[in-house]
Amino acid sequence: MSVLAALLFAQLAAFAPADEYKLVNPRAIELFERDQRLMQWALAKYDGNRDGYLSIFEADKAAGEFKQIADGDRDGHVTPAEYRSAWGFIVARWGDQVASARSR
Ligand SMILES: [Ca+2]
Ligand SMILES: [Ca+2]
Repeated sequence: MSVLAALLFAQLAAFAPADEYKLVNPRAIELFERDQRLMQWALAKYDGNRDGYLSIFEADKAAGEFKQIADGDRDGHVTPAEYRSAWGFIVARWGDQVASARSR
């Protein structure tokens, strides 16, 4: 194996973990793009690399937690009522923190 091929192979291997992470919901980002309050919450908790943007991987994890919070009866679905109640919980619990993070 040439040095170049070895380097290339090492790089591919380094990228492998991200490729192996399976997105639960590749469109999770849309949930946060629709709602600035949820976006602020997701950024505060899940912006892992602190670049100020939610990647699809970060959004996927945030959406997973949102669903856990929202799905009160654990039937696997989030009804509009469950969504509203989770939204209220997050804004009440995280609103101040999010507001202070923004003014910093
Ligand atoms: Ca990010
Ligand atoms: Ca439910």
